[in-house]
Amino acid sequence: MKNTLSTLTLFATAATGFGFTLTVDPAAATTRIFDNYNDGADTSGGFNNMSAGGEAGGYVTVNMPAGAADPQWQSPTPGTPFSSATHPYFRINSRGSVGGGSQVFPLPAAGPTVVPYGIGTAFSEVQLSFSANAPLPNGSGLRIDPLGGGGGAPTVFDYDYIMLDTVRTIGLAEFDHDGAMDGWTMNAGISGATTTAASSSFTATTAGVDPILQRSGLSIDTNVFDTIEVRIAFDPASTSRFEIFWGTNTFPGPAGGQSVVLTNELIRDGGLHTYRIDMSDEAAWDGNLNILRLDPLADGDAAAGRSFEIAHIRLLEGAAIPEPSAALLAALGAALALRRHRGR
Ligand SMILES: [Ca+2]
Ligand SMILES: [Ca+2]
Ligand SMILES: [Ca+2]
Repeated sequence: MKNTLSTLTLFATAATGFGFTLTVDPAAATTRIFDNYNDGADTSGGFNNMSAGGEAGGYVTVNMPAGAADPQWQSPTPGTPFSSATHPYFRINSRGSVGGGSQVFPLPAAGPTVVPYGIGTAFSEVQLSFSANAPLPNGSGLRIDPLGGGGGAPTVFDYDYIMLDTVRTIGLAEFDHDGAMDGWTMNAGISGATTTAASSSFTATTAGVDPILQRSGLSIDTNVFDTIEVRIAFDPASTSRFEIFWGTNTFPGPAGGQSVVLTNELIRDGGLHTYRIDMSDEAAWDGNLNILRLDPLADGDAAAGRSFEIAHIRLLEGAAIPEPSAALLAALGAALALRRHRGR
């Protein structure tokens, strides 16, 4: 089944010569945004010994009083039904004024399907799954018990997003609330950085020859998460390369020669496009990933001040992504060929 996909992707990456394959604007693997709490309308409900705290800035707040017994809330109430058969995985980005042990249940709640996770005091995404529970649950929403046994002091919990995934996914950046950096840092080569819930994206302008956006301190098994996906828009005036560096415990980085370079493959129409990069054939995509670095544009082009926008940066379990149909691949291949001809 790999052969069909390679026909498309080898063409797209012929200029790069690296051990990876690129697919531009593939079918999304994260097909349900359960709630991003970005519209300012607070639909939290189903409270037990908790209360609504409002929704603003791209997240919803719920309150828990001191000594609350079995505190819980529901989101949304009611919601569109979901099936764990088609969406076995989900991610929650949340924080509490106090950290502790949280629990998630599909609604209607049933004991055996509880999924535990640890909530911290800074926004952090956890990757969860109902798939360990048989039979796979369906539901119309989630019940969340933010602090299983309650707490001694009044506590506030914030929820940035809940996304349902078709394959195992890590949201290294979703940029889904006002000011969110999701653990990424940048150098002076990037200016005017803004993240808003309204766009669920990071926008900025390059200001030097070597703009850098990076996230370190990771520990992610590259054998499982073998695919990088970046949804990004480039200034139509831009001309230079978009480069992705990485480092692992066995292949430390960032290091020269250990990067994905995309130049002619970029669609520079100012709109967001998804670049999905399968790293599974890359020898240095090995061990545990500990850093990912994005250099959006470079050299004099970057110094001229180019705008760019990033909607998300994710890692996917590429082996689990369904292969597109041959007909779709042919259409995509034709579109890429046309685009490349126009670019000459
Ligand atoms: Ca809302
Ligand atoms: Ca949000
Ligand atoms: Ca986003």
